[in-house]
Amino acid sequence: MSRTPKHFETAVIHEGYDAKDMLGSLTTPLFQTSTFTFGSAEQGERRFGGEEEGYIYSRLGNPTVTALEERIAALENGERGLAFGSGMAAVSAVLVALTKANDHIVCSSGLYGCTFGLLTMMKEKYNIDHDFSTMESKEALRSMIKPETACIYVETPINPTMKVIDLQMVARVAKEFNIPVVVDNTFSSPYLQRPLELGCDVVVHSATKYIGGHGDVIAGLVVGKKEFLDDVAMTTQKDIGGIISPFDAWLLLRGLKTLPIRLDRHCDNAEKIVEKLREHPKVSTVYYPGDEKNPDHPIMMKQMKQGGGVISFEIGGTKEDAQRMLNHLSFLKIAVSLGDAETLIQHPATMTHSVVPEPSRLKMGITDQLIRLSVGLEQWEDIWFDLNEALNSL
Ligand code: LCS
Repeated sequence: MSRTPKHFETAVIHEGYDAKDMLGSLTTPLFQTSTFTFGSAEQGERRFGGEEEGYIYSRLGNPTVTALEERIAALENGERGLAFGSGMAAVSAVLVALTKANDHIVCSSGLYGCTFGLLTMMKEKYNIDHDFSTMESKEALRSMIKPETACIYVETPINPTMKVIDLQMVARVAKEFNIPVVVDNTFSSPYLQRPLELGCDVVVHSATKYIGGHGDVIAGLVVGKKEFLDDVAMTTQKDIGGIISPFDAWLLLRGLKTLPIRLDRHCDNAEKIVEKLREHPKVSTVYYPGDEKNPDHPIMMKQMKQGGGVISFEIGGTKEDAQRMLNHLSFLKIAVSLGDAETLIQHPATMTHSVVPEPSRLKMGITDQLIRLSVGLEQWEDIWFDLNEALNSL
């Protein structure tokens, strides 16, 4: 399908699929098949030899998955997209493709717990070392780059501290050293932030979150330059094999159609909840990039459409107080993950980031008093009523 420029709200519904190609079916058909038959032995030979276009086997490509890959490429404004069976499959496929033994990675000074776990494993097994950088200035970032640095890996906003990294600045420094910048865009989705347009090279997603949006899929996506993504497709995607199922791709295509309207509501709700949290006597600090009082607000305004749907906050007290507060909630759900219709609340120190050793965790700003809230699509007053009751119980 041609990449005619479309508004984002139109592209989420139409890109990557043309009903004319599929007997007029309005929605993308679900090709729930593991393999594709060849008309002849010679055709099989031509397909494997790359002389003839066409599907072979669903680990190497599937029409439902292709539609999703083309749609996400268009939404992130990249040349090619690839879909994976989880966000971690996407992150690991990219990092393994970009590095070899004895290389080095510079990361943002906060990462999702399992990404931290992956980097620790790469260090132990392949001596691929990593260093964290606050990336608060060009000098701070430059000082971390070594001759063996293979890439810069950034989460922004960072899970769960909601710190924001200036992507244009990072991309400029990376160009000086001719190394790629990989951005985990999970917390923003391409509706709020498009790192490739800011000069970064590769975007990864846990599509489990806002892209799916309904808490029913685990999936990952990667977008970037065709040359690099062709390489990932033929190596870490094909041979390590962390591919998405056609049904999950189909669910993501459905979820994507409402991404803009869902995110508008997530963000508006989050802004209301932030105002209330800031006034609550039991809340000591609120971390939300869309908050004008947040020191990262100017960077957020430069690169994001709105502040997103996730808020972190600290309560006065201990780990047990944080747990008591969660246990007091009535309809808000204690659960990891984020970006669902339901408001989800979790305790990063003992849940999503429990794999991070305490000293590193504290350096990342994840204290025992920190609580992460993924603000859902419910009426915000109801969300606040439940939160307020739980905070008042402390
Ligand atoms: N990147 C980020 C920023 C994430 O938050 C997650 C999952 C992943 C990658 C991995 O994606 P997955 O394989 O789970 O699709 N974050 C989670 C979280 O904060 N709570 O539960 C999972």
